[in-house]
Formats: sequence, C-alpha cells, structure tokens
Amino acid sequence: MNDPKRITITAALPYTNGPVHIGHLAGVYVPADIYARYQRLVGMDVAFVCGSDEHGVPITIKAKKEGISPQEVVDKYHEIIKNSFEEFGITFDNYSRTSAKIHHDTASRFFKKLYDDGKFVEEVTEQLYDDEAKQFLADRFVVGTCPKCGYEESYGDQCENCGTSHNATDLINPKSAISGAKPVKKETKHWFLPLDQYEDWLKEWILIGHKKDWKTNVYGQCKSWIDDGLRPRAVTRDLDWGIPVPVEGAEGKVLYVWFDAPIGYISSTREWAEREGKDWEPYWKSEDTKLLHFIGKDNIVFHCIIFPAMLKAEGSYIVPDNVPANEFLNLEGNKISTSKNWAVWLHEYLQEFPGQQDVLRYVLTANAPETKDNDFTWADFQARNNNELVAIFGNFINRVVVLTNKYYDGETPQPAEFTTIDGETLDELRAAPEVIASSIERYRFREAQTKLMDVARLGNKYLADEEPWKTIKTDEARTKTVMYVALQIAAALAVLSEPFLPHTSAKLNRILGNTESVPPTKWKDVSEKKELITPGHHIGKGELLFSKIEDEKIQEQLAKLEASKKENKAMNATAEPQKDEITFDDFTKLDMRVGTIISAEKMPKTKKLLVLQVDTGIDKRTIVSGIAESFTAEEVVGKRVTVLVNLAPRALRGVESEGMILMTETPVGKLVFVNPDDDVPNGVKIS
Ligand code: B3M
Ligand code: ZN
Repeated sequence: MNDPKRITITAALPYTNGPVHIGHLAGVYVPADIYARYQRLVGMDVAFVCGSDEHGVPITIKAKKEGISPQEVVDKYHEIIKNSFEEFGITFDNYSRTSAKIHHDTASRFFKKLYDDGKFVEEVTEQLYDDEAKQFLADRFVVGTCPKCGYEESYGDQCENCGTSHNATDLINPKSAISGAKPVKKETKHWFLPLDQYEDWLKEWILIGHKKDWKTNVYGQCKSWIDDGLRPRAVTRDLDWGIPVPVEGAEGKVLYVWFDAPIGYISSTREWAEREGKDWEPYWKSEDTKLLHFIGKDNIVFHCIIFPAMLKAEGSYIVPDNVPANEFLNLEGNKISTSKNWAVWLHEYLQEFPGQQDVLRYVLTANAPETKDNDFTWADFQARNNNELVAIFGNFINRVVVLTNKYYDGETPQPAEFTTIDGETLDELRAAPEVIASSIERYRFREAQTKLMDVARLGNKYLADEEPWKTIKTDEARTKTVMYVALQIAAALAVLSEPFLPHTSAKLNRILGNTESVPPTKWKDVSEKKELITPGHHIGKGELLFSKIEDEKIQEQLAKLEASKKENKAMNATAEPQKDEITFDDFTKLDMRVGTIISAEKMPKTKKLLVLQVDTGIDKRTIVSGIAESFTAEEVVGKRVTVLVNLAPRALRGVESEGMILMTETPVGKLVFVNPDDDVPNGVKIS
C-alpha cells in the first residue's frame, strides 16, 4: 500500500494461562514494537494494540489444574504479562483484555451482525463428548492423531506440529484431555462460518494480490490451505468459559476463542480511542489505513484466512495489508515448552538481568526467526553483548563522551574545515536512516539492526583513522573537527537506535545532554539537518551504555535449564502413562524374591555396570546391574534388594546375568533400590 494515512498494528494476544517467554518476544512483540516506534518517529499516525487472550480451553485447563477459577488464572497472568511488556519497552498504545466488558460488547455485536445478515450456517452436528466428564470436547480438550501429518498429540482445533487447523472430529483416535476417555459423539447445534464461500475472494486477495510483498512462509501456508479447499468452521462451542453466544437458543454455548480473540484487536483500539478522545473507526474501516498483524507462524491461518473472512463477512472493515509472521525460536537446541519449563521467562530475566532489557531485545532481533526457526543460546547472548553492544556501540559512545569531557569540558567544539574523509563519513551517516528504514519497511528487522550497528562501526572506524588522541597534541583545529563529527554520529545513534534499543537510546540522550530543553531529534533529521548537536552544546557526564556479561551469569542460566531438564524427567517419571493391561496370569509369571547383595565389583571398561553376587534365598547367583553411575561397588554390599529371579539369563560383556534387581529413580535421576524390610528373610516371594 502506498502512502497510508495511518497504521493499525496488532500484536498477537497472548494466552493468559502462563507468563511470556523469549519466544513470544522474538517472534511477535519486539518486531512489532520496532515497527511501531519507527513509524511514530517518522511521524505516522499509529495505533499499536494488544491485550490478553483470556478465553479458550487452555485457561480452563490451567484453572482446573490449580484448583482456582478461570478468572483468577487470567487476573494473575494478565498482570505478569502486562508488566513484562512494559519493562521491555513494548509501546502498545493500549493493552486490553478479552474479559473486559468493552470486548464482550464488541465481540457479541460482531457475531450478532453476521448472524442477522445470515452469514452463518446453523447446523446440528455430532461433536465429541466425554461421557465421564459429561462435557463436550472442544479444541484443546481433545487430543489425537493429526489427519494431515500423523502427529499423535494434535489438539482438536489445531496441530502444533504441522500448523493445520482442523475440526475436532477430524482427529484420528481422539482422546479426552480431561479424563483420558475415548470420546463418544453427541448431537449439538452450532454456528459455522462457511469459509468455502470465501475461497474465491481469498484466492484473489492473497494469491493474486499479495504474491510479492508477503513473506514466503506466510504466502506458502495460505496457498496450501486454499489449494486444499476450505470448509465451514464452527465459531461457537459448548463450553462455560467465554463470551456467551448472543442469540436465542444458544444457552450454555460460547464463542469459539479464535472468533473472539482477533476481535480483541478491535476492542483494544476502541478502548484506546475512548481514552484518547479519538474515533476508532478509521483505524479499522478506512481504506487509507494500513492494517498489520504481527504473529507467530502457528497463528497464520487465523489471521490470513479466518479473521479476514470474518471481516469481509461483516462488510465494513478493511483487511490486513500484511501479516509478517515469524517462525519459531528454539532454546539451546530444543523447542521452547511451557509445560517442560524449557524457556527463558521474561519476568525472571528482568530479575536476573536488571536494567538489561535492551540486551535481550538486541539478541532476539539479531537472531530473529524471520525466515526459519532459530536457536537462542546463552553463549550467543553473552557474545553478542560483549563483542557487539559493549565492544562496538558502547565503546564508540564511551570514547566520544570521555574525550569531549576531557578536551573541551563537555562542550561541543566548533569544527574547522572538513576533509574528504569527514565529508564521506557525514554522507554515510546521512544515508543511514533511509537504509535502516528500507529494511524496517520490509519487515527485515535483523537486517535493519545490522545497519544500525554499521553506524556505530562507522564511528569507531572514523575515530580509529583520525586519532584525535594523537592530533590533540599537534593540531587543535583538526581535533575539534573530528570530535564534532564523532558527536554527530553519537547523536544520530541516539535517534536511530530508539526502535531497537529504547532504553539505550534514552540513556544516550541523557549522556549527550539532550534534556527537555533540547528539541528531540527526529528520524529524518539525521539525513536532513546539517547539525544534530551544535557547537557550544554541553553534553553530560559519561556513563557506561552496556556492561560486560561474565561467564558466571551465563553458567547460572545454563544450570537453571539443566535443572528444568531433570525436573522434567522426574515429572515424566511420575506421570508416565500406564502400560497396556495384563492379566493376573501374566503377573503370576513373575517370580520376585527378597535377596541380599553379598559382593560387588565394577565391570572393567564400562561406566554403568556392576557385577553382583546375590543371595536370593534359592541360591547365590551373579547378576549384572547397570547401577554403577549411582553407586560404588563397596556401597551396595549388604543391601537388601528385590530380585526378579526367573528372567531368562543373558550375557552382558561376556558375564552371564541371571536375574534382575528392581530399581527406581529419584526426581534428579539417582537410582534407588526397591528394598524390603529387614525382617523379611531372603528367598521370600513378592506377590
Ligand atoms: N492467543 C494464540 C497464541 O498465544 C492466541 C493468539 C490470539 S491473536 C488474536 O499463540
Ligand atoms: Zn499435523
């Protein structure tokens, strides 16, 4: 779209069933914020909205698990999430929540309009029902095999593995997430959005209209769904947490969370406009508004197919100009997972790295999963901070500030004649806003940030080449010119870094003495104004922009992840699903006896094996056991144990093992014996 009058920027509404982590920040909120801040700096009229997604099954599940109400769950996480966003400098114009009255009103009205206009298909169909829990199984209440990719843990409405969105009844081998029961089918009435009727329009709009300017991953997913053929989707659910379906005969039914959540963008805009005394409608209904949705790749279908179809059906709305969705960020080589606590939580980072929000913003942008999944590692985090932020950006600013204070008592010097190199340096500086902007406008934020760092690199190179610390002894006029040029670069960095590193930009402005009395520098000033910092202007005292991150800090983080891994293992151990049923006869086949280990030695050249002599009460026999990582040979002698004595003998490293010692494991993976009471003599059966 050329020359929009205003831009409405939405960022995916986070589910309020847990805090937010680096994956959210990298995939959605930092890129959206860079974009919004940049647009404001160039004078665009921006509405940047978000809010908590407080309906849907995940929240109900969390509430059940914690024994509290869904409202209590969302109240708790809404605060934590909102605070994390504020601390990281995400400049939403409004952060709302879908449990707010204004949202219930907006979403109900939207539904009602479509209903009144006959845009839905009303149908009684068979849906999955849990006969034990006496409840319909919508969305995440049901898991089963994805009909498209075969992933066995797919949810009822979407497969997290391949991203396909489907109906719960499409799942192969569905299972209730509440009781584990096999669902039965039960009739119920619902309202469907007939996506098939929007297929031609979607084809025209996306496949033809947006061929070039949408990201390949987004375009590709859309194309594949449209090519597969679209089917009607139920937009109501038999659940008790959500927005009641606002029509008669719909008691006990609520709007599907993916129907109400995107309308949350509209509610949030309304809430903002009401507060600011503005009209919200142009931000959603005017053709000269550019609407953008920042999301993660698992939300593409909802933002590119379903929500646009809803907007189109309503009739008075615009549809998105672009949906710059990102891929996923992994953590230390593994998929980020809330349930496995494999994540870097923002609220924890804020406590562990106080004042270092920009470091994380920087690293997440430098490594943003823009075109493919990417990996966050703590080693990379440390390296980027120490070798880039500290060594390049921080170092340049520090030199400029220290030298200006040392040579001129902090007063910007009057330059003398510019040399060719000065002219070239200033030219390059003046070109930077456009270079960076061009990347931002194309949603290439990592590239944009690299170009920003090139400005700091330009400054460092200039100082290294011109060596003011040498010329100060020989050529006063030259030194003044060099310091003047270097100060221009520093001042440019204060404005150009703002979208990426807002806290740093504010600090830099302070250091440069850009207090309230100095008019703020605009993005375009860097190219257009001859002078960003004028001779005679007093800069402030030096203060370090970034500080080195030491190894211990990184070790602490790695240890935390290691602990998660162990805890996980422990949790999985207790939660491991029950094995297939056996008969009583199967059980009686096992001959287990009480025994005592009478001697033990390490099996040579192995890490895990001990060769044990065990008194089973029947006989004394050799058993090879894989317990050497948890016990020394000396430690186990005399231990009372449970022995499976009729296990077929097998040779381990040439030693015949005649049975098995029963073991279990502590939460941190240490093996322990299943040992009988000392009063029980060897040879007694266990049954
Ligand atoms: N809450 C899904 C998510 O957090 C969902 C986004 C809604 S955007 C309207 O991934
Ligand atoms: Zn799948």
